[in-house]
Amino acid sequence: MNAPQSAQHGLGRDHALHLLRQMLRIRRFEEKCAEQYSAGKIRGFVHLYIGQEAVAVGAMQALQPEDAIVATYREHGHALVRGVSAASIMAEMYGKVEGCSHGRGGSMHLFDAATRFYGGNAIVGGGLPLAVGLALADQLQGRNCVTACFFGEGAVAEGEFHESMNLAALWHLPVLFCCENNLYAMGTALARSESETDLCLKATSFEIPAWPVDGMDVLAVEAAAQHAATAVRGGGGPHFLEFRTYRFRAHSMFDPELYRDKQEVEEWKKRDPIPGFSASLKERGLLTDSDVRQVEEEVATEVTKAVDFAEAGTWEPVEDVTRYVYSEAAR
Ligand SMILES: Cc1ncc(C[n+]2csc(CCOP(=O)(O)OP(=O)(O)O)c2C)c(N)n1
Ligand SMILES: [Mg+2]
Repeated sequence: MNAPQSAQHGLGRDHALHLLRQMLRIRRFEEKCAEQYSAGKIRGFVHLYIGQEAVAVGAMQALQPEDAIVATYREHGHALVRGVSAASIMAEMYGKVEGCSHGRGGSMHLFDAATRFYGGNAIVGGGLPLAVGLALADQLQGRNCVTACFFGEGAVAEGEFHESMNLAALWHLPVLFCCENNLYAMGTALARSESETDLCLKATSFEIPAWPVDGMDVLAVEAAAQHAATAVRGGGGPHFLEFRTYRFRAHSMFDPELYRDKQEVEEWKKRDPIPGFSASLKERGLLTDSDVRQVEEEVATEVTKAVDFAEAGTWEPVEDVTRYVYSEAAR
């Protein structure tokens, strides 16, 4: 199947600003997370999404409030764009009760039932069967919803990937598989773990329509996601998008990055989805420098408030440590 063309010509100022704002929210939020991590305020594992923002932002434009989302441990951006507040995400990163998972999950386990954001999953490939189950539930209960499942290319090495693709196709389930191919699974390049590196071919082998998309171009991502989500929503069964992207930072906060050249990282940074998009909008007369400054200021305020909220948050009392672990005794 051919990749749908991006709808550049019909792009209005408000929507352009919205896309830019969402990408900047993720970028600035995560830069602050890195800072707070170094300051010892955030602990445990933290995986930054910096460089990949165009994928979550573009793809999420195709989803409706009733749709479901499943993501990985690199999910701060997906949660933010979906509408989970920056404050409740930051509080979760701190481990405070006011966090979206009540401080029990941390960075890798953001969760928000109200927006149908079903995590945050630390297990590579673990979100895929969950997404298939959510879509099956929607289908059986007659709800016309899409489940968007975001996962890294490392997940295709897992049995769960193949089982999930098979069942989704066999049962014609409304799943939009969003594979974020950033070329590495921790330190393992795709070609070192896969005999077949064409990920779309893997999807089409299950009879699932699939195409590759430039994941550094938010408009291309949005156009592809709209096209695929419309097909899924219209009863077309599962669809698969391979977003070709790159993470600019280390895998997690503990990674010395010995597996890739600095030169390669620098080359990809030339395609940074944020300054490139912002420059093209200015060139086309859709935005001015002062618009961009204003968005930056609004985003900075939101991030500062999120940190203040997390700082002011409370720790769960130690007496509650077994809560949600064992069933409560009948009183
Ligand atoms: C089942 C399982 N195996 C191994 C790991 C260790 N692990 C954590 S992240 C990761 C790499 C996953 O890479 P990818 O799916 O490409 O996602 P990315 O980190 O690039 O976003 C691995 C192997 C894990 N969390 N779960
Ligand atoms: Mg990867």
